[in-house]
Amino acid sequence: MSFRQEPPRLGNQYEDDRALRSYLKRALPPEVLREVEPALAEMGELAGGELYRMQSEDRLNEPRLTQWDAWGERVDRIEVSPLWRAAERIAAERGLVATAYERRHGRHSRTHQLALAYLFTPSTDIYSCPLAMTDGAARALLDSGNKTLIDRVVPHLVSREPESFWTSGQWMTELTGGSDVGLSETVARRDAGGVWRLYGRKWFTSAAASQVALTLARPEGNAPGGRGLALFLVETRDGGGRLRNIRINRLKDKLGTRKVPTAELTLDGTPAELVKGTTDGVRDIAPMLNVTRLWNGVSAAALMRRGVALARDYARRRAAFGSKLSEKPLHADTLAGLQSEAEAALHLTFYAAELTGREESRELDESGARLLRLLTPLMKLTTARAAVAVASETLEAFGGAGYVEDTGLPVLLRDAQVLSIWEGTTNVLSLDALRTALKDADALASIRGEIENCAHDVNDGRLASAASAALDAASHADVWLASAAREGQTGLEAGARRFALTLGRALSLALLARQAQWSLDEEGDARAAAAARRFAAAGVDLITDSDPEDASLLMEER
Ligand code: MFK
Repeated sequence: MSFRQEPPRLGNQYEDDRALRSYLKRALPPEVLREVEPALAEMGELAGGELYRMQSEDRLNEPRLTQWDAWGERVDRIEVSPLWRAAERIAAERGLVATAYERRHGRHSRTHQLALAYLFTPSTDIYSCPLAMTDGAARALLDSGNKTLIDRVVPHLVSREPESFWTSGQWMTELTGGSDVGLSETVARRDAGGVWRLYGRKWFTSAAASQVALTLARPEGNAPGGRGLALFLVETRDGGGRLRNIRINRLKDKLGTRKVPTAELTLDGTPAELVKGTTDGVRDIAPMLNVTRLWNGVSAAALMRRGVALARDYARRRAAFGSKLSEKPLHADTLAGLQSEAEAALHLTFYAAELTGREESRELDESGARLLRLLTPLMKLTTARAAVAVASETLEAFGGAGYVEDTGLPVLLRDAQVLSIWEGTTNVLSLDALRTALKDADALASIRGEIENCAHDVNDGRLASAASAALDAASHADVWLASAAREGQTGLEAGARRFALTLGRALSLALLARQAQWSLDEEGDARAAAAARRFAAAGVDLITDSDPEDASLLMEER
């Protein structure tokens, strides 16, 4: 009984993150990095220290819904966990949303903000969900040009004062479906006073404790489908703190994201304000979707990084079969695979963040904007799938301990699993990317051009195989698209996921290789190059000649 196993430990999550620091050194002008680095180091310290400790103490807490008070009054009050309350305050004070809108560093502010989010996310049990939606709501409202709402609501969403900071929900999903939003059944009707009132059921509303929400509803008499929906803003509570004709039917019992108070709601005459026009709500909420998908990528990269940090530390503490796990060739090989996936995801996500920052600063031309439109779903789906695989492997790297709840490890896998589901499943986003690529050949050519630019920047022989793997995969994606388009819709749709993942992984690899070349030249560091080779060896080109007929055959049960 003398053996005692030391748990894994975390240090300063900014200081320890070689890949993030190297990326920021390349991507940010030196004077910007100098200014933002103290805040990143502080967030890294919190994430590996105080917040990580609080997260572990908060492990068993979950949000609670109280529907009735002691005297029979319907109250529908949600209480979130202590960690979440602390996360809200820290997020406001440290400008987790505000930084992107204050734009102290112009287009680089998006990178700064999302670097903070990347550090904050793994220690706050998906508090990134309300923050992503708040950021997305600020973006959608600003893009709407609705001055009244911009003046009244946006200052709260981007506030650094915890007392005036508001979060926003994003209520889209209904019983009819989370993907095919055009089927929404919620109706909008004007009352005698001219106020829009919403009637319907929202089936899956994340972070239902928010002060406002953006939601879709069909003004009475409008056509079916997405075009007939309109975008509305709801202020959830009145001055007395009572919900405005909203009933919280129950909280969802989910596999993961259990700190997120996801709820089913009934809207029964809920007052709402039209954000833009009385139609085209899907198009009007799209800016929000693109921001939340960006946060999804950041969260995926961040959870992967957390898994690797824990597994690597543990490998140095845990001995088996006569030596530390870190000295075992097979264990080191396994962790190297995880590191390369995490590093590639970081570069793909922050590339999308850079373009978003340029777009918001009006420094992105038309062709860049079209590239970003295609990049966003590719980035979201590629990083989300990688996060699930990395989280699963992380648990295995701990053996049985990874399967035991009070180590705090299983939650990594449960929380990663949502990333490929919400904000557009892998298949829905693959089809979105396919449609965009077919409609806009220039967007696809721009992605290809970026892969070529990165490959062109690579001149070290140690990166040659990685650069050519990225180029070959991108060419194969082009060739496949042209030939599948000739053959018809069934083959195109059946191959959309392999196409999208190939393009996403090819671009990830190219960006990683460019960073690796820079790191070799400027830092004398060969680790990013090792990650690029490793990522290339794991397989980038996923396109196969699968016959859609086989898929139909295999659908037959008897
Ligand atoms: C950790 C951080 C994560 C954040 C936490 C978030 C928690 C929130 C939980 C949720 O709410 S999850 C629910 C999220 N739901 C989705 O993401 C919906 C997934 N489904 C899709 O994305 C479908 O593709 C879509 C609903 C958009 C399809 O609907 P439609 O009605 O068939 O729309 P259509 O015709 O494709 O597009 C309508 C218009 O919007 C078109 O413009 P035009 O009117 O000018 O032709 C499109 O080009 C435009 N559009 C659609 N998606 C766009 C876009 N524009 C820009 N960017 C996009 N992504």
